[in-house]
Amino acid sequence: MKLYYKPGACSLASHIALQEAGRPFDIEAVDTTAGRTEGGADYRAINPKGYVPALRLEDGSILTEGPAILQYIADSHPEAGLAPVPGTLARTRMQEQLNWIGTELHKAFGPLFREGSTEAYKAKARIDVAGKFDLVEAQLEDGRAWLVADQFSVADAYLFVVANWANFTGIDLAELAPAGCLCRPQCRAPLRSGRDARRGADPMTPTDRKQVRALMEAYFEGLHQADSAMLRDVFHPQLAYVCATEGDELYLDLETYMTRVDGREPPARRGEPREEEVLEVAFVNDRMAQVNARMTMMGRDFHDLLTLVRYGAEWRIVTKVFSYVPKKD
Ligand SMILES: N[C@@H](CCC(=O)N[C@@H](CS)C(=O)NCC(=O)O)C(=O)O
Repeated sequence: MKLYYKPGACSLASHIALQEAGRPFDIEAVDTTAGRTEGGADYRAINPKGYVPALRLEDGSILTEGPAILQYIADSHPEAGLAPVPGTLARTRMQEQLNWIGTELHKAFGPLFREGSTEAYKAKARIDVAGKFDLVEAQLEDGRAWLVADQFSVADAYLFVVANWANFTGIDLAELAPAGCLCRPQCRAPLRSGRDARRGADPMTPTDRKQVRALMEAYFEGLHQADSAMLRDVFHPQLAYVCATEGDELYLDLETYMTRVDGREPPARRGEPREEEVLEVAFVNDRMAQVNARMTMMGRDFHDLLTLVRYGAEWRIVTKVFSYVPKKD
């Protein structure tokens, strides 16, 4: 499959879906103004509509319209779990989201991108877009991370891309920032480096991603159980542990930190629920990743910045820098 795309445009959602699907694909940038692909082809001959995305399928035919492409990618990679099963209400709910994002939210940005739009027209568009995001925020108000059926779907990828446009059109979406898709490395990967994205390069294999997810699970569970044996498998022996809370700054090595863990009454035994959230996983290259997470335990709300390094086939946390505030009720 080959995706025709323009950096930062709505085609990024299809790119994310292809990354999520986890199978090889090609991409080619398009200059929609000049009507040429990166390789010099006449883009109108490929997609007479002139816009991105367009997806060349294995049989050579071209599929257009973002929501259709997203669903095609999801349905042709069912193992990736990118959409509820066709025929279910959850699937229709996802289509409801895709349709609304495409026809209402996406298109409301039009005047903000269009050359020659007057300032008055743009100001009106900002109000219009902000009003539509109010509706999105209302849907996420109960703390849900995903738009549909409590799991990531291609609708989240589309929302993520459109929400990202707020960053460069002067619309403040601070409230919406934690929307689930932002923490998925697959969503970040195409954004992170335009050049890498253009080449379709992703330094992380699905195995790396799986391992980092498992490592984070062991990290949270090890802390919840105050299980130093489990945590020793998570941390590198040369761990640098830094508490950055003002007035309580602390620098420990692994042994001292583990002794402290052993001396704790496990939060699990105290009946505390496990409460955590991975806010972002940024894969820097094929050996380094950074995890931004929050967690609540022992009466405190913690914010962790973890640096992960891959040694051979195994990932380990090598630095843990965190701060805390008393738990908010
Ligand atoms: N109905 C189309 C709209 C696609 C669309 O608006 N694409 C924009 C980029 S976000 C585009 O290629 N515009 C042409 C241009 O930027 O020159 C779809 O949903 O795929």
